[in-house]
Amino acid sequence: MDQKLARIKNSAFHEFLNKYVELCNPAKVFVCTDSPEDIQYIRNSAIKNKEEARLAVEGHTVHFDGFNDQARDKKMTKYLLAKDVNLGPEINAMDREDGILEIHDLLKNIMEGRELYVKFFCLGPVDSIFSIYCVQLTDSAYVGHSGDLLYRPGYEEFCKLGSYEHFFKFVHSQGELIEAGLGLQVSKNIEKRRVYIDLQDKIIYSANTQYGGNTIGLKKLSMRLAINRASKEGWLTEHMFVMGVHGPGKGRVSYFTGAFPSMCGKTSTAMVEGETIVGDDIAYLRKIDGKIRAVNVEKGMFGIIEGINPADDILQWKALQNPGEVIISNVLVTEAGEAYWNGKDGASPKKGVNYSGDWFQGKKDKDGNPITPSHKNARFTAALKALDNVDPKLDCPEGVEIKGIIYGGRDSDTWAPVEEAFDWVHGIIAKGASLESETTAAILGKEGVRVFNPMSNLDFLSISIGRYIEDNLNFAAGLDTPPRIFSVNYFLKDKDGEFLNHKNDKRVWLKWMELRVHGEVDAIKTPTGFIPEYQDLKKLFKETFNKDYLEEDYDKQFAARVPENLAKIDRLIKIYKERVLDTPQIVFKILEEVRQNILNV
Ligand code: SPV
Ligand code: MN
Repeated sequence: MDQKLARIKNSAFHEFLNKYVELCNPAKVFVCTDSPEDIQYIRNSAIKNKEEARLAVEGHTVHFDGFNDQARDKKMTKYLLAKDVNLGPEINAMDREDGILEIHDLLKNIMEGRELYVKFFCLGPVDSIFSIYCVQLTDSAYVGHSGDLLYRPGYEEFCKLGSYEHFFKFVHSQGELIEAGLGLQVSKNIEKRRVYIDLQDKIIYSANTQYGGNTIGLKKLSMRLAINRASKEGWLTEHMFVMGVHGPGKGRVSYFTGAFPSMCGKTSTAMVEGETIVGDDIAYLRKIDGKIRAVNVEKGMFGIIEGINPADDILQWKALQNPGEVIISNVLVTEAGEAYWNGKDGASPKKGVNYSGDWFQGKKDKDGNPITPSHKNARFTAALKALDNVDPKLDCPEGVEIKGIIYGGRDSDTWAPVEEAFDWVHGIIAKGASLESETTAAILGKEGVRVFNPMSNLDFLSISIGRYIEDNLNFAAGLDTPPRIFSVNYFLKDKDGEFLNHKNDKRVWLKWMELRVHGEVDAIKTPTGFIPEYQDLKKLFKETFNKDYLEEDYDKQFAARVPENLAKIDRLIKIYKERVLDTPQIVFKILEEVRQNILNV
């Protein structure tokens, strides 16, 4: 260990490591150099520590998170802020000194008798203008193992960095453990679960939790630090996929980013058949030589597994059948050691083991609610290279040039399936900053409750909403031609509650947007933006699916939804007046203009 550490000549790193080794008091410390042996040691430790168990397919393992620890904990995720900093009422925060005292108290001796893993990673491709180096301390080999699948290795980079002090730091402990199904160990003290973000020292603390979104440092934890840094340095950290949309003719690939709230089709768009994927969750965007360029912060996916089946998701399905390194979390494991998830092909097993222990059909929790075989937020972790359609530019240090930006939400009655904004400012305000998404009946007891989620990034904002919108507006300054901005909506319903579009129609919307960014199709100007002409979509449906797209379907899907759009503007103005302290005036101006456009028709 000493030799591995001696190669790193960075006093800030050594101070950080020593401080938290002393506080957390592990029995052993393992420094991972990213050598094949060290990576293998982490994989083996995940099995040995009973954080993962082998499945029937070679290289696949299952991991369980404890009951009620299977999603991000928004309530207990807080920014630790100095007394004079206020990010507004929508952003969860507490006093910095109180927070640090509390979390240090929780972390004291928390790793007693356990091993601490020291892992180095890089956000974005290594050795590029986008790179941010990170160090993760964790007592979970599962967290370390997930990091290896999801991020670029960073040990050798740390050895070269010298006194670089801008790295991000993560301290994580699962806390005390109890046994779940298959003898796997899960966090016990969920009521003491905390995710605290210290923007000043660039440290995120995470305790008494295992779920990846709360623990894997470089995922949603680092995103919060990166948003703050990006704002100071004039670039953007976004909750966006990056994908290549393939145009007509040979070899034309136009790159798009897309922001959607969780469970609204972001991953399925990024991985769609016929196109290529750079990333499915987090992107950094920078202006370089008058163009916007973007990278995927990650190199792997932590995707929702529910509903993946060979008919609709052939590429992900293949990655989940083939031998290879995949961690599958919170699914049912059958007697044959196979993973079963809700919506998988074939009949549901009658029994098995899941995060609730031994499971049988009809099992209920203590409140009488049915326990489904897999959790709704069950996920799989794998390298993007496991997908046949990974884009060759995934690791390009200069990223890819972005031609279009897409914003989408779950909206049953307002936005058209696809629409282009009039220009950058209109797009940022009337598309990005106007994103809302509907909850399902299960959550609030009432379907269709819209939740405001600007750029789908609200959960991760470490700056005020007003400043974030300003940053987005200003980002177009100095560009040769700003990317076009689009909205999409895959969830429009008719009066009987039936979806107006098929799941795969998005493939056509992507092709249409690709033609628009090259000025190769006309569009119809409506009060809210530009929509496609029927003839163009008809042609694209034929080319993409060999399907006849009916004019009556077009008329229903692209109908003017006047009262709904007016009501949306009212809602947004109210939110931006009441719930955001620093809304830029231009937000109200643009929303009022759209209102007038609608009323003037
Ligand atoms: C999301 O919820 O947006 C995810 C999964 O991408 S998590 O890592 O939990 O954030
Ligand atoms: Mn996400």
